Formats: sequence, C-alpha cells, structure tokens
Amino acid sequence: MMASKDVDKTYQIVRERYARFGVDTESALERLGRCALSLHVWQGDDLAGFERRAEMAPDSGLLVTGNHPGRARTVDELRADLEKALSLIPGRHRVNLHAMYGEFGSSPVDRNEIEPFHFKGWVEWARERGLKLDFNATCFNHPLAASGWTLSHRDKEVRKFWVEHVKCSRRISVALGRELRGASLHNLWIPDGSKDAPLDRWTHRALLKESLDEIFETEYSPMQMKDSLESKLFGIGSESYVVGSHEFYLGYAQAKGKMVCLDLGHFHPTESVADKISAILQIHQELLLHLIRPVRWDSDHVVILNEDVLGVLQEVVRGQALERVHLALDYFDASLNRVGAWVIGARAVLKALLIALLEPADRIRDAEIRGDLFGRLALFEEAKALPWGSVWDVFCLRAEVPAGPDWMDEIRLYQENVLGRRGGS
Ligand code: RNT
Ligand code: ZN
Repeated sequence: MMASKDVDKTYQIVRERYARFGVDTESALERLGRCALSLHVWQGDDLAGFERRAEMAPDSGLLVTGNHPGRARTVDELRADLEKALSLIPGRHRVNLHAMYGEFGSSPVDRNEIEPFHFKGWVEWARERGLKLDFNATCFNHPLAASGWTLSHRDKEVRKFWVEHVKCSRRISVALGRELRGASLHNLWIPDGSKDAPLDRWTHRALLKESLDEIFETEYSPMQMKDSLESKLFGIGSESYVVGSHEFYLGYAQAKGKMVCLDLGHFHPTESVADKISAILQIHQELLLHLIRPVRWDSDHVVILNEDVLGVLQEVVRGQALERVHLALDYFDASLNRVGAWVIGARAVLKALLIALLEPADRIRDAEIRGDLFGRLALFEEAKALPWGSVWDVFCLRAEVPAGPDWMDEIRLYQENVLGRRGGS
C-alpha cells in the first residue's frame, strides 16, 4: 500500500518544483477533478448486448478478439463490473450505453420498438450512483444490417427501419438526460460502405443525408440531449468506400448545428487527430472524442498513455476547450481482464489530461511569441521530466482510489472471486 504520508511529503516538494515553472498543481488537480469520461459498457461484454434474437447477429465489421474468462452475460453482471471499474478510477464519470443494452424482458423487442422504459433499470442504477448516461443507436449486429447498409440502404423499407431505430434512440437519450438532469450525448455511427470500389459513391450519400434530415426533424433541448455523428475511414467489409466519411459528417454537422465525433482509429495512420481540434472548434461549438488505440489499423486496443492520446488532450487543454470537448472511451479487447481494461484506459486518459494540465504552457507560449525557438524546444523537453506521477498519486488518494499500482490487486481479487467463476459464453 502506498502510504498517504509519503505521498504528501513528496507532493510538497513536487508542488514547489512545478511552481518554479509557473504551474499551480492545485488548480490542475481541481480542474482534473471536474473532467468526466464516458465509460463504454461494451468493453464488459464484447459488444454482445442483451437482445434475444433467434437468428445469430451477423458480423458488423467490429471485431472483438480474445476469450478471457469473465465476460458479463447479464445486466447485473455488467453493472457489477462497471461498479468495480469505477471504484478504481478517480473522479466522477459517465456511462455510455448502446441501444442493444436495454432490459427487454422475455419477448423480443426489435430495434424500431425500443422505448425509454427499457432503460429504466439503467437510470435507477445511474441515479443511485450519481452517474450520467450517454447513448448510441445500434445500427449493426442485426439481420437488417447484414448487407452492410443501414441508413443509406437502397431499399426504402430497410432505411425506414433504421431511421425509426435512430429516432427511438434519440428519444431514449432525451429521457436519460431529463431523468438524470444533464445532457445525454447521442452518438450515431453506421457501418454503411462497400468492400470493393463502387461505381456510384453519390447515391448512398444522398440517401444518408435524406435519412439524417428525417431523423433530425425532431429537435430536443440541448439541456437534455446532444447529437454527434461519427465518421470512419474504412472498416472490415467497407475498405473501399464508407458513406459516412469525415467530410460528409463535418459538413452535415456544421449545417445542422450538430457535433462530430472523432475516433482515434478512424483516420489515416499518419494523420494527426490532435491537429484537427483547433480547426473544427473554430466553427463547431462542441466535439466528441472516441479514445481508442489503433495498432496498425482501427483495432480498438485498450487506450494507454501514449503520444497520440497526450497530443490530443494537450490540444484541448492548450485551447482551453475542456468544456467543449466530450471524452469517451471506445475500445474492446477480450484478451485480458475486461474490468482491468476499463481501468487501464480510463486512468491513462486521466493521466494524459493531468500532464496536459500541468504543462508550463505560459512559459512555452512566451518563448514562442518572442520567437525564441531554442527556448520553446528546450522547455518542451524539460517539461517531459517534470514529476507529474506524484501529482497523480495525490489525485487518486484524494479521490479515495488506490494510487500507484495498488489497484491491480483489486482486479486480481475480482478475477478470482467473480469473473473467473462465471461460466462460458
Ligand atoms: C465503430 C465506431 C463506433 C463503435 C461503437 C460500438 O467503428 O468506433 O463508435 O465502436 O459504437
Ligand atoms: Zn468510435
């Protein structure tokens, strides 16, 4: 166990060290404490959901690999796992649901029939724990998505089904926001696209626009729900053409006053997502980020503290845009302890945020404005050696969660006593 006396002692020295760079560690801690991450339920059950469908859900290009024992199979198991994860993540956070995670009872409920009451259990659970809920329409893992087309399907009936589904999902999102007193984010991602090069890239985009126009006919109060649209570059089965591309949604969202969602895995590997933030937020009011770690492709690995994540969060902090940027996790890895994966990712994002908040930005900016390029580069390098780890320990202890690696023991115990005792599938 890390003794809090030792942490405090080190912190006093570290605080001084930061002060010499003009950085106030206390205000960084205070700001970090107000950052809420949206924790994605789908890491707990490998994107299976709770629908009872006789037919097997066809694959949707979202590939979960691994078979670590302990997948949550019921809503109670999933909530217990989330509670365990949240108990090891400092701060107060949000939970991100997908439409397929409703409590649908024994008779099948299709996606165009889902209602707020299917999510009553989640609302009660969230309310008791002081959590807010975000929402996503589930336009995959369904027989009517098997062709790879949903909102932009050439068949009017299929399009209608998905339009209805997204309308239901937005209604649920409003209900979540209203019940829990705070806007619920509704994010929309669709798999539509084709494996091989199509002749006609136009028709599907026109159809998608038409479907979205119909979906967004109903406006809701931003106090209760906000919409975001998530683009993608390619997927498994949509390598050559993706209908909802970045340009498509950027333009559409701008015209309609909606948000875009940038997923770290949805761009060319050499493209900098960090660089897009200051461009988009000149025009758009808000932005959603899906934090994942792409390894060679959009592989949805667990987020770690790496340059990509740090670069993105530094941009947000440097632009004083924390209030305008929503942070959500969106990876799924079934090859390791799933609860541990949540905690690793969430703690990594919070650490990156802390490093960004502790950056001696005023000093570096001064050098930049003066044209002191040597000074700027040297300060960037010096900042890398600042002892943010001690500030992190203080953040964890004040939030009453284990600092340092102590939390790993809790995950191991949970594996032994809970996850490891669950049966298969
Ligand atoms: C898919 C998108 C999308 C999904 C979730 C489950 O490529 O990233 O956000 O991961 O909706
Ligand atoms: Zn995503």
